[in-house]
Amino acid sequence: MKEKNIEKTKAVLKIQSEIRRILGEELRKRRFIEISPVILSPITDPLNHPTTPAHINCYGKNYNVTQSMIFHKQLALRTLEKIFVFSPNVRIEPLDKKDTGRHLFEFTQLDLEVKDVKREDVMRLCEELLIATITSIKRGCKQELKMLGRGLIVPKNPFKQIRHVDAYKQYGEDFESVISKTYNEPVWIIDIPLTSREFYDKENLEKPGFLRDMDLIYPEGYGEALSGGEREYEYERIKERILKKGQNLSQFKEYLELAEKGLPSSAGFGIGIERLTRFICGLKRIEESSLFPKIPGKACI
Ligand code: ASN
Repeated sequence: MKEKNIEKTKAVLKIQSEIRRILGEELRKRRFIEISPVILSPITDPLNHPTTPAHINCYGKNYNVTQSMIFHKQLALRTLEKIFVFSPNVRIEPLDKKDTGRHLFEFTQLDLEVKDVKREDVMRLCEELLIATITSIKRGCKQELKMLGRGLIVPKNPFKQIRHVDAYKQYGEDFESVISKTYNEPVWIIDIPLTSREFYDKENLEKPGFLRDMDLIYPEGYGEALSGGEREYEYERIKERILKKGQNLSQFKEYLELAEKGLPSSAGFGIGIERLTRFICGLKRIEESSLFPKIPGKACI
């Protein structure tokens, strides 16, 4: 690596390390408990877009490599009230994602979940976390931001909210990237239609067909930051939603057995650490945010 590139990578990694520290500290201040990541499990997030499943045989049983810890987050709340985890996810994305500059097939998300709260509570929490992170990075990483040529604006809360249907109507099918390029502060997309999301996001019973969930879009063209929402937690409704999605109950057997015994109501989200690093550092491509990036379609170490 050339000297200049090494210096740039050092600055990015110092900022990423600070991002992880600040987020962890902010959550601990709010009495969140950090849990360990789950890498292998018979159950994992089916996601709403096609990925090639990654699984391995352990002692004659099939284990999936975690695509997201959503189910374990819900299950963890049977023991704890507020949890977070820096969770490595493996998602073998289709090859057409190789040039987006936003996809890695191994990445880490800060995944959190809170018992008995509403979507709006975790949205407010997310805004506070981002504001605290950006404020603290601006203060503590002046040298690094200068070396990266990044001028950062601390966003003001509450962030703007746009309903999914309105975003679609106003900005068309590609609304996410249009909104991201148009606004200079993060924007929430709320009330995503049921058919566009996984079965575990809770349906709004007052507006059937729409979910009590959200996505956050970064400004300046950096695209999607996170997704989350309230969760389906009632056994019968979970089963109904799996079937509505055309999926098999047997695929989620171990989760359903525990859900039948009772899950708490909850809301949460997961924010990608590499994407957050890319945004804060003003990087062109996501792979610049990692020492060992896993780029779809490329041989990586
Ligand atoms: N972590 C996300 C959530 O909490 C789910 C995902 O990554 N697909 O909703």
